[in-house]
Amino acid sequence: MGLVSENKISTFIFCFLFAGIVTVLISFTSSNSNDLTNGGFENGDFRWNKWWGLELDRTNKHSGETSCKIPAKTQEWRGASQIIECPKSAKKIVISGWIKTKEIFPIGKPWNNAQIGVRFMKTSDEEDMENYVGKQYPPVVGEAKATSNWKEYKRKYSIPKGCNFIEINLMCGTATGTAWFDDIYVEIK
Ligand SMILES: [Ca+2]
Repeated sequence: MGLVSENKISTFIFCFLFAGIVTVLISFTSSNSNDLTNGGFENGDFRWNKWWGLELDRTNKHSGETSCKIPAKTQEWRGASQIIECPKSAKKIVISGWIKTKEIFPIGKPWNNAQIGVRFMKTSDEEDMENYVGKQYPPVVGEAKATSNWKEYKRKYSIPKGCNFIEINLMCGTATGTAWFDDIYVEIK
C-alpha cells in the first residue's frame, strides 16, 4: 500500500473519530440542559414527589413513551412536585411544559383547573406553607381546563432574594376530569 493511500485512510479514520466525539459532546450538552430531572417522565416517577398523586400514562403522551396523568378530585387538590436546589448566583428561571386536559371543570374557584406552578422557597420543606420567599403565589406557568389538546406553556421569572430551593408543581385544584403533563423543562440562569 502506497504512502498516499495510507494518509487517506488515516484522514478518514481521524474524521470519523472527530465526528463521533462531536456527536457525543452535543448529546451530552443537550441532555444536561434541563435543570429538572426526568421532566418527560421517561424514567417513571423518578425524582417526582407524588404525595398528591401521580400516575404514569403510556397512551396519552406528548413525546417519548410516558406522561404524567393526574385525575382531578372534587374534594382535594391533586398533583406532583419536584424540588430543585437553586444556585446562589441564579437570577432568572424559565419554566415550560405541555398540558392536555379532558373535561377539567373547576369545583368552586375558577383557578381550580390544571396548572403548572412554581414556589420559591427558603428550605426544601414542602409541607410548610410559610416556606416561601417573594410572592406567596407567583403567577402560574400555565393553566388549562375543559377539554384541550397538548399545548406548551412557558413563563420566565426573576428569582427572589433568599431563594434556596424551587418547587415545580403539576396540579389540579378541586375539579372533575383528568389532566396530563409532559416535557416539563426548567432553565435556571
Ligand atoms: Ca414523555
